Amino acid sequence: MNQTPPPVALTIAGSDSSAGAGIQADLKTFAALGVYGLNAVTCVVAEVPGKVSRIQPVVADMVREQVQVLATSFPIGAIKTGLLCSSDIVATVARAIVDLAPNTPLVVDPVILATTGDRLLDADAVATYASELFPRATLITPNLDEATVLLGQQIQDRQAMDQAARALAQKFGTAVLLKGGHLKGKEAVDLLFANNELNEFRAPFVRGVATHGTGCAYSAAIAAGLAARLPLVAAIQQAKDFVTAAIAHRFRWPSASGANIDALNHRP
Ligand code: PXL
Repeated sequence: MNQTPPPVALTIAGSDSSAGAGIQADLKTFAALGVYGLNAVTCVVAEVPGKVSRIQPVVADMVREQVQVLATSFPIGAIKTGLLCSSDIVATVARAIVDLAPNTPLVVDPVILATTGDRLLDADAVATYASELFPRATLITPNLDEATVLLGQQIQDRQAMDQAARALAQKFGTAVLLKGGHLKGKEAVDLLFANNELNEFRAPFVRGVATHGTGCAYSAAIAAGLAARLPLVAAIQQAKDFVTAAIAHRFRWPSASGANIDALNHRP
């Protein structure tokens, strides 16, 4: 009691039973960065690292109700969205945010594919993202695969990344953090295009890592920084450092199938 309350951030995302991605990754990230985390669950995913078994969406009206009770009770300093599952839920979340938290910084992680390559989002939901949610975002954080779907063109190298980051910002009217980790060079390079300026964030690329949920932790960490009132570039730098450490200090269990199970360490 009598402590200064911490900043508050809300994640609107799916539940990962193995807790490496989704809501669970987000809440662990918020806690590690000193932010009090709230959540609105959009879908329940039965999965373990390397295998998505089943996805069950939550009724859209129930997603709205979670956001509504939270937004009318807590001083939410930033929101992030993760897996939204269906077009209906994307539209509902966009409307809830516009109605209930119109000025709150919003980080949209456009989760389309799982690390395993499993499609996590309906095809028509991508159009709803573009028309309803991106225009309201402070920042969107696609990886190269998601950017390829959003732009309709391949992004093969660093020069193409520059052009893609600009093109995405222009097409969707928002700041873009294009995550280049999947280019698999010596470094994981991410590009921010915001306010007509390009900024680069670099970290050594770690090979042979089988973690999932890195993107979830990254966007949650950015939201945590924004909730603590860091400027955008500082929030992204803090988030990049956090995710790099979470990968470097990952946990590993041998599994019965012979494949190792890796998990991010959210308290590196
Ligand atoms: O990493 C993408 C992702 C996001 N959200 C949830 C997930 C996954 C990947 O499996 O389960 C809930």
